[in-house]
Amino acid sequence: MLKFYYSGAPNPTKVALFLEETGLAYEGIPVDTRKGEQHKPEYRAINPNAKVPAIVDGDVVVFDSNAILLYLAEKTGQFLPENTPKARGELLSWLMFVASGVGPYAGQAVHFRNYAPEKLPYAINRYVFEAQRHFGILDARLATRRYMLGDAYTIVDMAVWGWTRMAPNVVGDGAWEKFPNLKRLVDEIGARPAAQRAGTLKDRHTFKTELDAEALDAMFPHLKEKVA
Ligand SMILES: N[C@@H](CCC(=O)N[C@@H](CS)C(=O)NCC(=O)O)C(=O)O
Repeated sequence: MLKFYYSGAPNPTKVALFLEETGLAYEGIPVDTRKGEQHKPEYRAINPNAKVPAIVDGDVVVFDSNAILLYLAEKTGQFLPENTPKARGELLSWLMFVASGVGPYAGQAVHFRNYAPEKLPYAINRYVFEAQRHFGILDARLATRRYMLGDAYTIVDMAVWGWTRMAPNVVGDGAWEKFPNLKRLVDEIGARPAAQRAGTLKDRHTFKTELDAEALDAMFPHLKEKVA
């Protein structure tokens, strides 16, 4: 059975959404990143980047959430646009845009707003600005179509949902007034039974919640190593 390495964070949750939407059988394996389980040699052998999510499907190993979405969509033939070069071009562009822009900028905005030991106005402004700019691009796209690729709900919408459902935590209060079309999509996906099941997957396991020294060491190793 497909093994799904997860936590309750945004990137694993988009993969959980796909698994729940399709009903693919899977074994959820919790990786408690606040306990440092992402750094265990047996997990690094699956994902050398030491992050969640990852999947093991027989002899196939896939890490990075959008790569997993694409792999599973191609494996099942579900939640893909029509198979034309034009539609595939759009699919790849938006998937990579979410993977390389929306996710990283949202993550850094949350880090500098909530977790950095110093409140650095320059860093907060830079990352919140960029997260907002990316959200604005999604919002403009969704002003003229129901889903990211048109009339059909695809893995791009699932990828978008992963981080943008936390928009107020990323860019602050008032996020939803700024991005009404994005809110429409996030609300629509969030109301799907599969999204609700994906959101409660984390409750099947007691993940550590304390941000103590062990958690800081595991998640923010740069605190102990000055490289610049
Ligand atoms: N590009 C990766 C990013 C994965 C990632 O940053 N995962 C976070 C949770 S959303 C994580 O594992 N954090 C724990 C850590 O950084 O140690 C993806 O899309 O899967």
